[in-house]
Amino acid sequence: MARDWSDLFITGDADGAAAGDGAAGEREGDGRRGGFFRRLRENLSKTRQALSSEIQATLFQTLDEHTWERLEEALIMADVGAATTAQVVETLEHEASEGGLSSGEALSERLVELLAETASAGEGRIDIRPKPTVILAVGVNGTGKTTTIGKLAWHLQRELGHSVVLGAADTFRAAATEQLEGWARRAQCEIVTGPEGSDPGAVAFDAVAQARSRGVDVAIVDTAGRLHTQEHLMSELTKVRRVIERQLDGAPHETLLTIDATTGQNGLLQAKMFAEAVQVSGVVLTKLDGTARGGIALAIARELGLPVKLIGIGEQLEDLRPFDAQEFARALILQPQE
Ligand SMILES: Nc1nc2c(ncn2[C@@H]2O[C@H](COP(=O)(O)OP(=O)(O)OP(=O)(O)O)[C@@H](O)[C@H]2O)c(=O)[nH]1
Ligand SMILES: [Mg+2]
Repeated sequence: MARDWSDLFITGDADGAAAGDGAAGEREGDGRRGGFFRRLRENLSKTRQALSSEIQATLFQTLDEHTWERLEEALIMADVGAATTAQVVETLEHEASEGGLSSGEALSERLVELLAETASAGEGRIDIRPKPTVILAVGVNGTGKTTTIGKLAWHLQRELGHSVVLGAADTFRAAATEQLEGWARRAQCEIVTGPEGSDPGAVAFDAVAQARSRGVDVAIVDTAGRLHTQEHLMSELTKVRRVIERQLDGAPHETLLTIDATTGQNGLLQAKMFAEAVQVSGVVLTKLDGTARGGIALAIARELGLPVKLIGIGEQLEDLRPFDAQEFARALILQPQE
């Protein structure tokens, strides 16, 4: 699971490969990481406040049936999911009755651990070893595709030194292309566009072709989130995917689905629909700052069988973060020490 931007991408570089579980602990004291964690905790405050009173009550009262029920309710309210909640609370209850969890602190640490364990499914990182790597972004309109692409491009190009070309295949609205052009300027990367109403497949094709001919490392293709009808959108996305497959063997290497966390269970339904139409390889869960139900990040892997790779916790550049289940669960459950 990725802890940082350099851990998110599999690059084939020696230090990239070394950035596994062992290296992560050593970076704990790093000031930059500490800053990120504080920001994550601040931006998840809505969910944490909703959870904290119940959790604190559970942790510092005599543990009887009633307190476990309250903890269960609080986790379900935070959208952790019924199955995950039942499993986690049952394990905690069992371990507490065995005398393994004597203090409130031990109990909350164990809760974090159990929640984080349930949140992993498949490869949480993004492999950018293929040259070029093609990333396709899909999702319902307004979920944050274009913003996510912009931030990804910025990190790849400006921070990690991997060249990027963007493909503005959301040709449905002229404003969509302008928005992506703005991000290309900020990231100082290349962009391929087409006229409004033109074939999105052609734009995707040209973007991948440009990446190949100019030796660009990563091509990221934006798509529309809404067309005249849903069937129309799904068939268009299937077509864009096929065009990319034909242009480059093995591409798209990554298909990222953005889900707006504030839409809760509806977001999960959308996800199932997209996953059926295009082969989704990972989820970007956005707007976690705007909801008290941030537990959904921990339920999504179980519900969809897809890894959450990135989370959005605000509109700033630094508010798109590689997802780390352990770090996320800590930010959600543990009270600030200060
Ligand atoms: N608070 C908050 N806002 C976000 C986050 N991610 C994206 N947004 C905002 O959500 C809005 C929609 O984002 P877009 O990137 O345009 O969404 P899209 O999926 O490309 O939408 P369409 O192009 O219409 O399909 C923008 O105002 C973003 O700034 C987040 O993590 N937190
Ligand atoms: Mg968009």
